[in-house]
Amino acid sequence: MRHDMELPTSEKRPVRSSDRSWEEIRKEFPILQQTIREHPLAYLDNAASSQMPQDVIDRLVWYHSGEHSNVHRGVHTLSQRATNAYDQAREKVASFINAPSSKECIFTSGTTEGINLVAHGYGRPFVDEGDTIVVSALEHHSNIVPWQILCEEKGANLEVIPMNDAGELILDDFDEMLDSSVKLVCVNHVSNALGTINPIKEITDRAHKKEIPVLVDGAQAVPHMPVNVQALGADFYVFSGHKMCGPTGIGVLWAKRRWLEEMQPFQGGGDMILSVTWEGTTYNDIPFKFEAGTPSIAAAIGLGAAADYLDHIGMSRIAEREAELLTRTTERLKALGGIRCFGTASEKAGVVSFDIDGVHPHDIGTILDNEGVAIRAGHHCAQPVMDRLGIPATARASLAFYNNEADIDRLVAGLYSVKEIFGV
Ligand code: 7TS
Repeated sequence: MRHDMELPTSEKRPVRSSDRSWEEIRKEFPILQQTIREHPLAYLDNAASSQMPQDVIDRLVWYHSGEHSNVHRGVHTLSQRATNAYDQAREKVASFINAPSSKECIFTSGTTEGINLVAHGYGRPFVDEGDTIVVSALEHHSNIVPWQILCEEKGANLEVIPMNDAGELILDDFDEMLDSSVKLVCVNHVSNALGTINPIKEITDRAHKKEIPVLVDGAQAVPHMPVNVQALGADFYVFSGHKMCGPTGIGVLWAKRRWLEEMQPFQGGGDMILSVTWEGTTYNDIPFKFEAGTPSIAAAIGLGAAADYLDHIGMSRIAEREAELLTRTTERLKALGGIRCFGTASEKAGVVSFDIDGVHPHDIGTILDNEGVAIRAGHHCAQPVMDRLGIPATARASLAFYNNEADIDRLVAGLYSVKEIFGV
């Protein structure tokens, strides 16, 4: 491969139609073309991690074979290439979520690090003893534990917006909850355990009336629907690359400039400083103030390519396709009988959480894997959701646009085997 030539990335590929068929799109994912235990792979664990299309893989290979160097510090050609590609990736993710400025997009290692960054950077200066952080009953542990740690350190309180049996947040008492002690509301856009799509605009409107900022965990939303952080009215919005067809080890924290400027750095080190003397340190401007040390350059560039890829297909088209697949999955599971589905919110993304009376969800997962069907079984890092529903775990099939009707048929056939084996 020659590296003194132009990039062979998506920009340079022959123009593909953005309305190419879903079967054509599926073929762009090499990992989906394999067999597992002699069955074609039906990958239905997209909420844990999605798969990468060839475009993103090619972009990573190209970076590693033609551009790799450190960013923001070298005058030589490779460093400039790496820096340009890294900076462009930031522009791409900013435009993907309609951020007003790419400077407000901080590269993190993922959603978890983004939330921890806010818990430190915002929590240290703005949260005091007796203050309150509000979270929702639907949160992933990543949006619970950092707040528990902060509250313990500060002597602050954690309050929880409750949910109903369908997995919808109950907002009846939300205004009363938002008293003057509340310093932040933290809520996911889409629940990973149940698929509920939360009414973020309503939550931000009501919190902003009391001048309370809102952090939105968008890990399960950004890969599945158009996200416009400005229209949602979020103050902080976090997501992960590996759930949106990008690599692991990369994610984004978007926050309003005002907060980023007032927040304290999360980590100290190279790149986040303007000058360092024994008397003290002057921090760099945003976004660099929050990106200490050598970042995950390749992964960030891969994430930029993933944003391009999804954007080219169109997030509205993706959302429509996944809604079709969700309806089909839900109907087929109901028709099978003996399956109890959890999460029946009126607004739902492509997550189907269920159990079968008398069968442990892990056994469901193992039997399905024997048939080449990948799902997740467990508490999905959302133990409070499981506690609320009075169950220890669920089996969960989570969809992506590259799934097809055959994947759903295979899931249903696998569940039929489970029922036969257990005689239920
Ligand atoms: N928030 C939500 C809503 C999530 O679904 C996840 C991961 C995270 C935060 C953490 O993301 P990370 O990239 O920092 O790990 N959810 C899942 C899941 O549902 N199954 O495996 C990981």
